[in-house]
Parts: sequence; C-alpha cells; structure tokens
Amino acid sequence: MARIACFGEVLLRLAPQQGVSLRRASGLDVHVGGAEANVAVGLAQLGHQARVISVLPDNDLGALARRRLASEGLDLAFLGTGPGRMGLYFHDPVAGPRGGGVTYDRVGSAFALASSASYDATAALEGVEHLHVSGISPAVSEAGAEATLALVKAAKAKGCTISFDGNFRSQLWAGGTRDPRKVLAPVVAEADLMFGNYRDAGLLLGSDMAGSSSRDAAEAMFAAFPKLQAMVSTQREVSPEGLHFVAARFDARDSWEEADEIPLPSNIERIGTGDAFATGVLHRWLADREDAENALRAGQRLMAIKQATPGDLPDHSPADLEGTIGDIRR
Ligand code: KDG
Repeated sequence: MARIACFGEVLLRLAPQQGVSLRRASGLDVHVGGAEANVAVGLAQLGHQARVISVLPDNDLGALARRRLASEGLDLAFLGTGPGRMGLYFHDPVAGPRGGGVTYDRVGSAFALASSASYDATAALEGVEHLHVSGISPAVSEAGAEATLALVKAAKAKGCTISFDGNFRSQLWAGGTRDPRKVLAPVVAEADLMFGNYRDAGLLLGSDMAGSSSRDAAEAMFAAFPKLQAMVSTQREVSPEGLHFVAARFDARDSWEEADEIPLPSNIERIGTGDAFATGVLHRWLADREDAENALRAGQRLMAIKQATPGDLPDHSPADLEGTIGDIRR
C-alpha cells in the first residue's frame, strides 16, 4: 500500500436531515468533509497510509474535525492549526437540480489564510509517494492557490506522482477577479493524473470543448500539459424515472478504456461520490498504471457505495471492491 498525502481544506457540513429543506430546518446535523479529506479517508479505509496536509482553527470546531479524521486512522502530523475560522458549508438536501444545494461559509478560514509559509513542505512530503490535490484549494483564496502550487512543485521535485481533481466550484470563483484558467493551469502542469471531463479541459485550455469527443479533449490536454499521463472522468445519467447511472472513462496517452454505466443506489447522497470514484481509481492506479479497466471498476463501485452513505466521508472496506455491482444495496 502506498503512502499518500492529500492537501485541501477540511470543512464542516451543516445540514438538515434528508427530505427537510434548510428553510424549514429545526436542527442541523454536523458532518466532517472536504473533498481531499474525503479521498484521504477513503484511501485509509482501503489500507493506505494517508496523510492530510491542511490547517484548522485552534478551537472546538477544529478539534471536532480533527477527532473525526483521527478516528479513521489518518496521519494528521501535518494537520496544523493557524489563525482564522473553521470553514463551513450548509447543505440543503431538497434544493437544486442535482440533489442538493450548497451554500459556502468559508471566507477567512484557517485554510484560506494559510500560504506556503504555513506548511513545512519538505517535512510534510517526507516518505510520501503520491500527492492528491484538487481545484478547490486554489479557488478558496490567493494564499490557497500559492500553497497548492508550492506543494505540488515540491512533490514533483522529490519524485512523487500527483493527482489533481478538477472539482470546479463556480461559487468559489464567482465575483472574484482571478482567472481560474491562469490559477489552475500551473497546478495541472505538475499532475500525472487528472480527474476531469471535457468541461474541465475547456476551462483549462480556454476553448469550448462542448462539441468535442472525450478523446479529443484528453488529447488536447496531453498536448498542453506534457507531464499529464491520464485523464479520468465519469458520466452521470438520470433516467426519466429518476434512476441514477454512471459510466466512466480512462484516457491514457496511447490508449483509453471505457466502463459501461452501472446503476447507483436510489438513496441519494451525491456529495462525496466524485471523491469516492477518485479513491477507487487511485487505489488501483497506484498499484498498476496499466490496469485502467480495474481502476474504473473500483471507482464506480466506491461511488455507488458512497451514494448510499450519508455525510461527506466514505464508509467502505477492501472487501467492497470485490463482487458485482448488484451486491451494493445499502
Ligand atoms: O466533493 C465533496 C466536497 O464537495 C465536500 O466535502 C465539500 O470540499 C467540499 C467543497 O469544497 O465543496
């Protein structure tokens, strides 16, 4: 199993129970999340040594998040504390066309205020083979962007492989003056593996890829980013009856693999499903770069399990990677 570091903001999610809107909520459940922390937890549940590199506020909310992540057996030696508040978001389970509305409340968070000076990259990357980051951290703040870039450059310089999940969050860029393309491209330039589809490619290449095939989008990315070895994406469909399906695709430089769509459980918790997919793919990819078929299958399975798991964090075990999709019936 690999030693993997995940860098990103750890958040608290405040949300009413399923079926209750925020407007009518009389109580809010607290969940610990954050895209990269979700991946770290998922990898730890598969037996990897997963380290979270981040900053929390030195208060009870930070302690709550730390305690929850510690319960998953993560390496938290580089989960520091710093000035600033806890990043929060509110989730409305009944709002929005995609199964829930998200309202961020994270400006001025300890993570958002932390620049590269807040991290000892050399120590944090000691013994690390792979670094996972996403497009959320650069979107959060200028300091977050600077810290992300410094860390991926340090990781690359010491020979780590790097994965980048596009995770485009339009709300985080809205109203700002920073150009996501200019901010994200230098980070992607260091990545070996990217989770993203033609929309992410269009954003990074500054061109409308809507009419392009997945292969064309991947090839355009490979041309623009010489270190990039693979692009991995999912394609969700919702049938007129409301049933969810997901297909997946792995584009390497010289080959590609498609996984047929699988049904997802109807107990819908979409948040964290992309992270669960990334977890499954990374788990297999780190063991065998050539086995795209099994990487996609693992990603789809963990995604299906996550969709039936409340909260942001996953809840799977190595045994969940085996068997058929029909076995997933939580
Ligand atoms: O991918 C899941 C994340 O979106 C969730 O845990 C919260 O990190 C989060 C974010 O920034 O949206």
